[in-house]
Amino acid sequence: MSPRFRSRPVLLMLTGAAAAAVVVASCGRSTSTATTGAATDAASKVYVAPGQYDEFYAFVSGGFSGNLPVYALPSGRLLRDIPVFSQYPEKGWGYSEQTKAMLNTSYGFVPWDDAHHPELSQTDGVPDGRWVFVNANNTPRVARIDLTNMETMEILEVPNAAGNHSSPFVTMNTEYAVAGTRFSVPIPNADVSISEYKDKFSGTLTFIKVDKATGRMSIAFQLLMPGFDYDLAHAGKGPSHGWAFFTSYNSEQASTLLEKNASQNDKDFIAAVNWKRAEECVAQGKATDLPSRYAHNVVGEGHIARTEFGTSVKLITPAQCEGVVYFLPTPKSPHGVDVDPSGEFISAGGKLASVIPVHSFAKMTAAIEAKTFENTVSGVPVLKYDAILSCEVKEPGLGPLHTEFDDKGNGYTSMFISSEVVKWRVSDCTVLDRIPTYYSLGHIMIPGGDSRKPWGKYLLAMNKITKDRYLPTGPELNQAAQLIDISGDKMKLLLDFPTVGEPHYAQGLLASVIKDKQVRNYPLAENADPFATKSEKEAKVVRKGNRVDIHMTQIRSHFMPDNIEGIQVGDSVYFHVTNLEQDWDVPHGFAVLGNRNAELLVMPGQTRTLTWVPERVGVHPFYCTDFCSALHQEMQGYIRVSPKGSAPAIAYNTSK
Ligand code: K7E
Ligand code: CUA
Repeated sequence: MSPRFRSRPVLLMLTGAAAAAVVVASCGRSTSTATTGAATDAASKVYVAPGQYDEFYAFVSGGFSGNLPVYALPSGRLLRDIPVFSQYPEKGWGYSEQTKAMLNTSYGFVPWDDAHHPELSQTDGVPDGRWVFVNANNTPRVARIDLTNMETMEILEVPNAAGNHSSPFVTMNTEYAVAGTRFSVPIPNADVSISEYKDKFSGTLTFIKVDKATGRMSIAFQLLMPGFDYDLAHAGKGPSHGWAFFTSYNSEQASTLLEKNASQNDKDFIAAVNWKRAEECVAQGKATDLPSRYAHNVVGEGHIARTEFGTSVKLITPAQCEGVVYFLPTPKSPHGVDVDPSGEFISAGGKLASVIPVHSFAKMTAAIEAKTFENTVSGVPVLKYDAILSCEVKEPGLGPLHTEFDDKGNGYTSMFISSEVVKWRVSDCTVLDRIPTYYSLGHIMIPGGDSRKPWGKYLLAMNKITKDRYLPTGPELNQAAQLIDISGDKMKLLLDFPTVGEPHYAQGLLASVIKDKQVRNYPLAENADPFATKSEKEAKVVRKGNRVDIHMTQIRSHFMPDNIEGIQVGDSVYFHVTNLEQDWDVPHGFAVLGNRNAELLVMPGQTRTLTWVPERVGVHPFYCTDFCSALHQEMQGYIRVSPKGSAPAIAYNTSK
């Protein structure tokens, strides 16, 4: 353990001092003129007047919420929470018949996950506003969200992986989204003793092809790697386009008490993968087909999600494909790896390291050319640290994790242990400024800060510990984000706000890139759901055996039909609810008494289906859950449930 990491008292001191500052600032009594001035200045910088729009969208991962909240910056207002990997009853996500398939995996229906890294699609290294991808960490998956409707359109499972953490970072033109496995496991997974970790466990780095026109994902190939933990990634750009960089820790290949056993080596590695070389090897038939079952869920015709299962992947190994991967020695159990806007500099955050190393891509390629190798590890050449280093940021603080970049040649690194953001010059690693955060921040985000053209201006620090920052809420305090002004030489704290779930990474996008492309409704005429009911006249109830299909419409402020009889206990009742509205911002909801499912929230022009198996005799009201008009409370109906075998004939009211 390095002496730096041990110096916890520093943390405590910082935290204590920071806490004192907070008390002073928040009770507002001992304000000097200077403090008041600064606060007013900060307030004016984040104040977005009612009715005015913010400058940026921020897609902030929900962490263990499994979803993707969208905030606006600089105000910090929460715009929306996009359901992704977790069932979301408010929107019927993962409950309605049309969306259930999105949560299918080879393990079955998985209603939750841990989402860490949103990543915007890029064209020529610049966020293009088409899609945002996000990873599922636990049951390995990558989701694609469409930025015109902010809905999850696709979820692809990543087979031969366990803990999809270094994901889903995209290449410069979104040729690929990458997905490295955090946990090494036997590949293919099998009944193997954990004591055989060193011999039998491997990692995989997956390259997911993204279709240029549709965004549709498919697994191009997987690279088999030594059994380390592959933690974070970022793709090259500009000169380093064609490469992707993955940090790894546990080069010790420990399988127990990693806290100690994986902290032995002075340096671990960044794996630099030449994916263009990998493409050549695959084209030359050097890959093997590894039988692999994985789910691929896509929203298609009729806004309905369907699952297909993949059956194999192309697997390449470093031995079969010389030149596909090199190791860059990097101190010490590195976490984040980040590529600066020029594409020349690659920095890494060693959780236990006393410096932030900045590697040079030009030096790296020269070292590969000259074979300046330290040795090889599991067949992968290890480049000499000194040969590839551009510079080291000295005494940056404690526990460097993640770096983002501005548009002026500076890097900003989050220091988890010392709870601060440190600003440094990329060209020579000089520390320029530092600012405390509250507390223990993980990722930071600058809009465009991992692209070729950062918008700069703001930095969002995402904090793990919130204690004493807000009114207390029992043992659990939400995580928080802090907005920092980076437009001047000195960073300035502007605002902080609690977040939904645990924010890990985030992506910021200039609002004007997508603001005017937002879908306002779905054209009813184009509704391709087989159970769509496009006018009240078509509304009907149809029994087939013990299945009952209710073709129902909604428009302000009634359902058609709204009185239904002839249902019996144990029937499978499908409410196919079509919202006939064609106006913006007029969803209707649907819920029925005693249903052991969720509500539906139906967008204008859309059809959603709720399944209900009535278990009790009686009259069951249903109603619209979304306050849609002055007569929203009148938007209700009844469904009569009779005993099994004794129901009257199906009957319902019609629009006549
Ligand atoms: Cu650092 Cu999962 Cu990217 Cu959290 S990770 S902080
Ligand atoms: Cu429809 Cu409330």
